[in-house]
Amino acid sequence: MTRTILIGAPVDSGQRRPGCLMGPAAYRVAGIAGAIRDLGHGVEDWGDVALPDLQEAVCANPAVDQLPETLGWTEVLADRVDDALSEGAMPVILGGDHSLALGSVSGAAAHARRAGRPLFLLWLDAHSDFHTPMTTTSGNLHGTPVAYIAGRDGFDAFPPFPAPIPADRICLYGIRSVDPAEHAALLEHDIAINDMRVLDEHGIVAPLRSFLTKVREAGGMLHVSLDVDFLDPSIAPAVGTTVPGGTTFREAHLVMELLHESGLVTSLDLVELNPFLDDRGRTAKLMVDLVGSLMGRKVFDRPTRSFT
Ligand code: NNH
Ligand code: MN
Ligand code: MN
Ligand code: MN
Repeated sequence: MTRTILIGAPVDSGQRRPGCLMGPAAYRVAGIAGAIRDLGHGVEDWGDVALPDLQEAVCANPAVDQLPETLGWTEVLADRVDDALSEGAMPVILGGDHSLALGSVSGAAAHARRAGRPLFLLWLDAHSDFHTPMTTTSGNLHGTPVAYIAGRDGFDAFPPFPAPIPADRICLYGIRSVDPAEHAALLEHDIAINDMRVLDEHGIVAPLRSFLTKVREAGGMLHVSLDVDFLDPSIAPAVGTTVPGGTTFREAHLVMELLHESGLVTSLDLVELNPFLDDRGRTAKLMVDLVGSLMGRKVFDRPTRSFT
């Protein structure tokens, strides 16, 4: 049994299409607490975090949008995620756009540093989110968290990331949209880039297993950041940045089932759900079902062999 803590993060400042702020409410309506509880886990809902008073902030790149808001969310979410981990619980962050990971992963990293454990990051996304505030052309800060987490320069307006995660502990999974500046920067880093081309060729299982083996051997903590657009838009329409060629229903569940079997996940983000774009709640319900698989729901409960 895992003690989970739901943290609502109605973050909408990382991109310009309003709606992600309704995400936490949609997950609750879709029954996320009951889905986790029915699997025998503890669930506490800490409610939604509130945006603190905004501080003035400037960025040399004039394209950057809603920087003070994003800085506010970063600070409050880092604190809340660190608190949840310090209680020995698994925080589940109900987003909110992906800029919330600037804060959630900061909190996980601060906790991991105090605990003396290495933190690993699994980024399930159509996008690499490897821009810095200096390289983004859209100005949408939801495209930047992986760069912040990896310790790239260009985040002067932000608090220094606590213990940046070395590239070889970061795994991008499912990507199929990378901007030129991100592409150039990724070539300079040793990040595992499992784009859809790799997953088509090797299947969804092998690259994930080899990453999970690394996490296990290092005694690591594992933060999983699940962007709705990891899924194919035909099954998950409620996202502002759909990209064709995403993971299928079964592939996504299999990823979650392997994560459960590994027993390694210590914190989870659910991001980019825009309920305003949903079709009778189907994307919200699918995301809740995926969390169910991550928390141990099985079609048939056979004795599981160890994942290695
Ligand atoms: N790379 C693009 C940008 O920075 C798109 C990022 N959009 C996402 N990321 N949804 O997951 O604007
Ligand atoms: Mn605190
Ligand atoms: Mn993303
Ligand atoms: Mn994305």
